Amino acid sequence: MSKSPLTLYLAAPRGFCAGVDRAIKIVEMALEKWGAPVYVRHEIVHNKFVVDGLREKGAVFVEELSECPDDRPVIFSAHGVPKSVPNAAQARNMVYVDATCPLVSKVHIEAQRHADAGLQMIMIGHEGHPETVGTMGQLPDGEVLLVETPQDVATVTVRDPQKLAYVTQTTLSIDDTADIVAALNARFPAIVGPHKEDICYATTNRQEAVKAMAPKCDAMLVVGAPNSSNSKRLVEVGSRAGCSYAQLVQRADDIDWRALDGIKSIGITAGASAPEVLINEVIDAFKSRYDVTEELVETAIENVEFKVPRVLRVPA
Ligand code: 0CN
Ligand code: SF4
Repeated sequence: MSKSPLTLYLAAPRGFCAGVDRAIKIVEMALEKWGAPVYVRHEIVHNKFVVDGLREKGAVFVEELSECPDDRPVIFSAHGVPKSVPNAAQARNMVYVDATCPLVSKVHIEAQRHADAGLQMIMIGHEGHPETVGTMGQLPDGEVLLVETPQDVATVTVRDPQKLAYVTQTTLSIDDTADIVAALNARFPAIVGPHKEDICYATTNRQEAVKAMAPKCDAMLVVGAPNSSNSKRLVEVGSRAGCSYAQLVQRADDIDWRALDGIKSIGITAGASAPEVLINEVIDAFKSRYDVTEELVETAIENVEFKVPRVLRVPA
């Protein structure tokens, strides 16, 4: 039977960002330098395939520092950690490497700087997400107020409306965040915002590419994990930009072929923590069922790279 024709739109940029690339390299280099086991607090990035691969090489993933022995190195995930975590590692004389993305660390510094200037902090983020927990944990418990929606802005109780600043999670929806920032500015005209956007370049670029691609597609798949904030945002952006079927898939096995019955075009992208092999696996699954014509939807070119910490650049 001949295959039906299918236009496969591929978003660019998609997949790994510089912070994810660096975090994974940090674990690999730590394993080379110190041998196994190396402990990693939280999934280094939110992707099961990446985590399983590193586990095979000798990484041990835990949720809390208390689960690590004193005498093995520990790495903190790309999402960042509350200040109490490196403090506890230091108190135990542990060797630790912080794989927090430099763009998350930048937000941590911002929060501290505002607090030092006497401003009360508001964080725009998702409750319980490790990055939000880490950023809020740069200041003492209860010091940072969390808002998730414009409704939260309407009800939040602040100490002094004249002395306020906000920071955001790096992986939020650009459009939803703009609405929350507008609500903050309307209710608290004196509030101080970031010098430059806290939402990172990778989140911004992936959402932009999806906006350009979604209206062309009968369906759209985002390769990424269910706990990956930036990947989930790409699904929402795709739906809102006019693609009636937008789904998250971890890999080709997750594709619901019946739901895709009759499509003439598919859009594919991937969250910042999804490796290219999984994207290729999904593309190949389409190629085996359809007569595929590939088209790139490229809205930006990325050339960001982050260095690994110095301790890993010198031999043991
Ligand atoms: O999927 P990730 O590991 O994390 P979130 O999107 O859930 O924050 O991607 C890397 C992003 C960071 C930090
Ligand atoms: Fe850093 Fe952005 Fe990547 Fe998160 S998504 S690791 S903030 S570059």
